[in-house]
Amino acid sequence: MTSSDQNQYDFKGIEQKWQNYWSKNNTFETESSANSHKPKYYILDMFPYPSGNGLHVGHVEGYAATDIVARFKRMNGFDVLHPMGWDAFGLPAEQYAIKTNTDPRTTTSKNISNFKRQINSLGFSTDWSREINTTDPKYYKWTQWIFSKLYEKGLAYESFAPVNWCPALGTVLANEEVIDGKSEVGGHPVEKKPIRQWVLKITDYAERLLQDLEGLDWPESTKDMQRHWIGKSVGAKVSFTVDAHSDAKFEVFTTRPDTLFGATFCVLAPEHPLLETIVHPSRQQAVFEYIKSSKHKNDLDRTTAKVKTGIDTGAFAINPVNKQKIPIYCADYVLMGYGSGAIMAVPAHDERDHEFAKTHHIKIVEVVSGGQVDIQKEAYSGDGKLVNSDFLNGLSKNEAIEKMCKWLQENDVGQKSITYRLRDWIFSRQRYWGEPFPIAHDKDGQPRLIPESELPITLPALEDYKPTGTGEPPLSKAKDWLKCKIEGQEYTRETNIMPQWAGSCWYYLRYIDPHNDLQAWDPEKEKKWLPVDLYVGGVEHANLHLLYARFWHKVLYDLGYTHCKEPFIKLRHPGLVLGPNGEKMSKSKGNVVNPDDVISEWGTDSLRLYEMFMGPFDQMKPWQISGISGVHRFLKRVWRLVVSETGELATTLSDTESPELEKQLHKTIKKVTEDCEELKFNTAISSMMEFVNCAVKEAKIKMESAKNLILLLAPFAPHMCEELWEKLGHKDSISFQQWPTYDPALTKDDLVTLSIMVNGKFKTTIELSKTIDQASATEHAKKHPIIIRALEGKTIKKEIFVPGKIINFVVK
Ligand code: ANZ
Repeated sequence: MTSSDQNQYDFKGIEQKWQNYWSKNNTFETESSANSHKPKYYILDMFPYPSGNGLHVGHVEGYAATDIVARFKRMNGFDVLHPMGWDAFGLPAEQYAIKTNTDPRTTTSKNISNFKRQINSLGFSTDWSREINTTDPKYYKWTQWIFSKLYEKGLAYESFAPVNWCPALGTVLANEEVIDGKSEVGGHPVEKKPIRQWVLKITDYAERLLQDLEGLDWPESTKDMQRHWIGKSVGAKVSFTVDAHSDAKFEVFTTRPDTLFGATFCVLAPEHPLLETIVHPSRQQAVFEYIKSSKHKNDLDRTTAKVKTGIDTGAFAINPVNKQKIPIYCADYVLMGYGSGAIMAVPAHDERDHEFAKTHHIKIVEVVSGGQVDIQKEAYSGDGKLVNSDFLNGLSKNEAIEKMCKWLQENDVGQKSITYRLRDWIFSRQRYWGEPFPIAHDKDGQPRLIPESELPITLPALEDYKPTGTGEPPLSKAKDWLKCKIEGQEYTRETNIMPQWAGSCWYYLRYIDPHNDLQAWDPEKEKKWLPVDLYVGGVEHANLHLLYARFWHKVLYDLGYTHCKEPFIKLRHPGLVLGPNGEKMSKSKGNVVNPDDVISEWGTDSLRLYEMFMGPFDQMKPWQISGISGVHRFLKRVWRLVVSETGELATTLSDTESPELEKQLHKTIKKVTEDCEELKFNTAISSMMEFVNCAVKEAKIKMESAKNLILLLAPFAPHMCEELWEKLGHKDSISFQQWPTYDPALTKDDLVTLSIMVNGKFKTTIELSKTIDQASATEHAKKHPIIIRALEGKTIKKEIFVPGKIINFVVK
């Protein structure tokens, strides 16, 4: 290398040098940096599934963001925990292993090495001393231990009910893993099949999982997804007797007890156990045939079918409020798994019941007036005054609901009731690559826990670990492993394995004490580090990992193993990085961008900066490689501000600078500081760019200001900033230097008064910065209440901006 090369921005050499330095000095080991008097900040990424494809630029988006925050927080005096690990059990690894005829352990460890190499090449400030791997027996020992705790608490049980069976994957899936009747992984058809399963009683926690969302700093849309998935419905249970069967009764769940006088028939789901007893002998054959035909349909098809099928059972129910005899139908738009699997049907006010009543010529009786519709032609579900309803007449919907619930209670035929859409979590899989259960069965098939002292139950190596296709798990082939003795008795081990979600339900707890062989984590450490202060990862986990982990956490809280009710206080999702063609990146479309290629051409600092500059962190954005040259040029300009062509400190560095540049610096410090807190990295970067433009133009910058710029940029482009910091004569790493502060007085803009007009007509004035650009000025103007009103219902055709004077919206 020639000396002039050394004076250039040689990103390859610089990045290698500092990655070696950080690794050699364990710079980011939490303990070594920790002075316990510092406040803590726990920053967590959703740990990756180490696939064979390696990291792609989508991963980098989230990881770069957390790394910036981690570095920012360290410089702000926090004791930062920023670990990384591998969510390595699961279907893809197993499928790949089967395809290539290799042990999943081998492929997994190869993939992990590749991921780790890539992550390190990105200069992330990870504390590798805390690396964890869910497939390591030392880790899953504690996953099994937590399962034992769930079992002891009565939250894990065996079920023989029909479950989502996916023949192509050879395993059962949880409800959350079935999307529109297909498997979430691979999109294969899923059917109902009764297979013995382990199920976790997440429904016991439904109300708390719902309530505690309130205090979380999560995107509202994600909270809504969980709320919807938990699906709380407030209503009533009403008991109906069956005419001519004095002891036969069934319960319905309704959200509209006010409409009971309009219930003109009842419907039982085809799986309802009472059907067999009550069906009229003349209708038996037809009803059984109907039941058989509905077995082939999944819940989605049943509830979304345009034509609601069903059949008259020939039996009648007695409506408890008016003693009327109403027909009982069997129809598959009623699901067995919701409410009580039976409904009272009110065709006047429920669309599904209306459709059904029309097809089957059943009476339609209006009980809520107020809809501007012909009730015989369509249902009305809105509010109104009760009619045809005896003691409810004249009341509003809500008053009538209250009064009816009271009446039901007093007459002992029903009560207020709450139903949740959330189902218990099917927790076993008939595959190989997962955690064995700490469970064994005795000769009679009764399950029991394997004592804690025998954990971990390690996954045995198997020659043939392909799914058997019958639902019998592959571990049933591990003959020697199957047999075990507990307290002198013979037992057979459980052959199902846990789902991929098990390991990720608690990994954030293991990071705080990853090498502890005596307990899952030390309670003192838990008190220090939990909850996670910032959690970053994909929105696709809203109803899966993020719900499951909250559930386990609450159980652990109830058992006294954690001191906080929620694991993740603040959650953010990175926006999807699309391919250059604006489509989702996928191997089949050939539009996946590999960070390795970008790093070798432009350097890691440029890649990090570019990904954060592409657009708002949480929004979808396409990858446009042309944009990277811009940020690369910016880095070179910063380099030249400090290092001259000949390698000395640049002559731009001086004792003085213009008051304008000083003001600009203070504004930049303020902006970058606030933006880092809020993950608004794109605007933080543009404010630094603006500052550098000014500094270059002025050709003089105070040494102190240059130092501050490098400190601000360090979390974003850490390698180059370490190098420049060293060039400025500092011996220590920049990673723990004090974050710059600003003088608020110097951040104030000179203001001017702008007139806002709509179609040339004066509306109001606002005060804005003298130097504000058009986009920001019009954005401010549009938020003014007078302008909001003036623009309502209009389309803006043109925006005219005369700096310091006028904004005019031309509208139609
Ligand atoms: C009578 C009624 C009248 C209803 C009316 C609605 C409107 P959500 O809000 O989703 O909880 N239902 C109850 N159990 C069902 C099942 N197993 N399968 C299909 N439908 C079922 O829906 C609750 C409403 O869905 C209940 O209130 C019931 O119909 C129906 F004007 O009862 B309703």
